Amino acid sequence: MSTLASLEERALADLHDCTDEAALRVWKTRYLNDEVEQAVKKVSTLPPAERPAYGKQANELKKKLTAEYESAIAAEKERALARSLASEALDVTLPSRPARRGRLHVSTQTLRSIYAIFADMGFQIYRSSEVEDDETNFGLLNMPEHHPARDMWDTFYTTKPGVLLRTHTSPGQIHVMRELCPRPIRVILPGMCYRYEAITTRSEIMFHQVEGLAIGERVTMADLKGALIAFARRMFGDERTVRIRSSYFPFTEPSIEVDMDCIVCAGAGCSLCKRSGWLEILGAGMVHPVVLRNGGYDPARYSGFAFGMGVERTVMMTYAIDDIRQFWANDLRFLRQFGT
Ligand code: FA5
Repeated sequence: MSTLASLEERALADLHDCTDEAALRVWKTRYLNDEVEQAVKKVSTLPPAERPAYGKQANELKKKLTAEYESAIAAEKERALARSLASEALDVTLPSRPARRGRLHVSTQTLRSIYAIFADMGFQIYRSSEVEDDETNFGLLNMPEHHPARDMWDTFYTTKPGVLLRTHTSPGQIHVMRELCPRPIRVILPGMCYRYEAITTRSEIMFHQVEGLAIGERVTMADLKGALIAFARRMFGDERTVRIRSSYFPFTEPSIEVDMDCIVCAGAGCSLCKRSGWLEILGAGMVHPVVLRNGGYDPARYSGFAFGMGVERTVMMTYAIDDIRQFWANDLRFLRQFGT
């Protein structure tokens, strides 16, 4: 018993002398974890008659010293906080470093303008996958295997047979028709396309297209023309005129290519339009009967138009950008020029 009393006296005196947290932790290891533990264990070595009284006192000592330690460490933490507040006072008037704000990529901004214009004409957005199968990218669009028109699209094939990266947004036509048939359709299908092409100032291996598709019982070429002229005027200015040339796509018949008078020279001829006075904006046409049938629509009853435009080329025309490689080069000097 007297050992316990002297242990208590020593422990409390030492605790009192601790001046910081490190010293308190050393105290804890020495007394609570070691000496007090030993003292508690000693009960088993005593004669049975002495055990209850000794055990009770040892446990009380342990409890008391633990409580003393906890209050000493809490008090020390309070003191440390007060010291740091006094010595490291925050200067809240110091100006912060300016946060660097990101912005939307110019292609995304343009895509959003295109969505808004077609939304006003009643077109909904339909998303379809960038990884396609050969059948939907080509076969169902009226290009069976070995059809020479497939050469118009240089293709990234994957190691899985029949799986490729879509070369255009047109396979989305099949998905949307099969999903909505026999209802009328008025959608745009935006997204990234991939082509295994040499990269030049006008051609990239990845670029956005926006496809348009309208299907109904009396959809005509006049509807296509009206939609495209309305689009060109909202996108590029009220005074724009549009020229239609005949063309060829396996999935449209007749097929056309659409030019717009040059936004820089208004037709007079300049370097942007290569002195022709016209800029090509998209390919289009009336949906081929085979494609309508592959989508589930009876070509004797339904007709439709489709178009596909390249977004980056549209941006290039809008801002007279002369090199498409700027779009994915991550050069902030280029990207910062667009939008706020
Ligand atoms: C097509 O891809 C057709 N699917 C378009 C279409 C849709 C026609 C519906 C009829 C009906 P084309 O290969 O011409 O067509 O590409 C369309 C547009 O994508 C081009 O006018 C151009 O703006 C853009 N484009 C094509 N290849 C590239 C490229 N390598 N880099 C950047 N833009 C490209």
